[in-house]
Amino acid sequence: MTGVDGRQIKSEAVKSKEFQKQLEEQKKNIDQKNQEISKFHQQLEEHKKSIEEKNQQISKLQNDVNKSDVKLEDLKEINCTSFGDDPGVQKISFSHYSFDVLCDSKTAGPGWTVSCSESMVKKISTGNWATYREGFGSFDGDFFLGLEKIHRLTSYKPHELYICMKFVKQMTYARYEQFEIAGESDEYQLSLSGFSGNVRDMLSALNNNKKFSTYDRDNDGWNDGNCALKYHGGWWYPKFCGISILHLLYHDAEDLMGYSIDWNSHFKNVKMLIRPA
Ligand SMILES: [Ca+2]
Repeated sequence: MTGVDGRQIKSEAVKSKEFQKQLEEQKKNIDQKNQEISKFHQQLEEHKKSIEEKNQQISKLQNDVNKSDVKLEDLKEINCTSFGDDPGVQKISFSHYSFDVLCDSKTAGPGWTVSCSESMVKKISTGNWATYREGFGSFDGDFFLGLEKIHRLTSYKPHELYICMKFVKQMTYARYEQFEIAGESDEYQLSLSGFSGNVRDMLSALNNNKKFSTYDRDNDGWNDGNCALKYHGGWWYPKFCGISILHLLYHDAEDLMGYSIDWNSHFKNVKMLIRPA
């Protein structure tokens, strides 16, 4: 081997070593990059997870907002006190209910809802439980708003009751500071208190806490008969039927001789009004 060949081989060996060293460094770099990429992937996954969580939170907040909207809607209340001196028929709304009522601002001051208006000269038809529950008649004549609607109104917030009775020119009234009708599951039981008026208080003594009765649903305390059948009308009858019976809309004309709108004396017209207390 010549001296030149020896140097060449030595030089190649050095180059090869350097090349190997470079390779190793590059490999090390690649490993490092791979580690960085892996770390980056991990971070990406964490970000994804975080975005997913935020989305879930947004969705939950959106749901809460929607629910709050419903609650705000519930709070919007329109009753007869929302209208002026000559309100007539108006659509009222409260909770999630909305229906037409006849408002009255002339009989006993502003803001009353007429729950019943009747005169003894008219006859509508025989009323069973469902008829009294749903109401009957028309706002331009005799009508009864219906037990269910009166229940919804009076259970939504405290109400007072004003009963106005007319006989020719004589006007009498009975007023109760608190008036509520329970739901159908409690047979529309009557609850009232705080009487004032210029007639004897008939309802507190006899009819308070009594369940409603009709000819097809006997809730009175009379074991041998049905007051609603006997007196031709639904009412909160006590044990011996009592004498304050306003719902006698169903009389045959001949019966009017025997029965009329009765509150210890006989009346020609009766109105029952309710208003938030
Ligand atoms: Ca009975």
